[in-house]
Amino acid sequence: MTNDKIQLTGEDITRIKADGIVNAANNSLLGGGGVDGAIHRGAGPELLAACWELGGCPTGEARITKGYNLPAAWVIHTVGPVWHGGTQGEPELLARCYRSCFSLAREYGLTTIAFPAISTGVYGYPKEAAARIAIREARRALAENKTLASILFVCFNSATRLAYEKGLAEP
Ligand code: AR6
Repeated sequence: MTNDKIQLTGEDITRIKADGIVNAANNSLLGGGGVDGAIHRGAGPELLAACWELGGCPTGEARITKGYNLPAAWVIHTVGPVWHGGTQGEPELLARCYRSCFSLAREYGLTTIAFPAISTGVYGYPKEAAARIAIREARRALAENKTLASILFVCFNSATRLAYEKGLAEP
């Protein structure tokens, strides 16, 4: 499977000029720390107001808002699983996050989308296992949706970058 349309970057996701960026949010969708905090700061208060309207989001699902003050036109908010050792359906829930995001990307006609490493920060999901799921779902989405021109994975630290490089080297 080709990796041509999958790229890695170390850039802050709030500075990326993709059609859409993905937020690793929590069930309330009302902001938090990590990438969620950075996205809310970058987008400004209109994002929080839009998120209030959404009324939360179950784990594994996704919701979309505008990007407001961000360079990205859209923000797709998804809620990854908290890692409990892998026995509570975490891999399936994480895969569902990526599929939910790609489904919204398709619905809204996004051609470029940037993802943080969902669940691998505060939520504790092991980085290599998470990267493998992200890459598998990205390859699947690229095969199914020809409108999708590029998928950017944001590797905010070196351990994350190594995990994605390893995953991309696998078939
Ligand atoms: N740009 C790109 N990636 C980033 C940025 C950034 N500006 N900041 C952090 N990361 P986390 P989670 C990376 O903890 O594990 C929030 O409080 C970070 O290095 O943001 O899904 C939510 O409200 C890591 O690789 O998300 C939830 O309560 C990745 O983003 C909870 O955290 C995800 O780390 C969600 O936890």
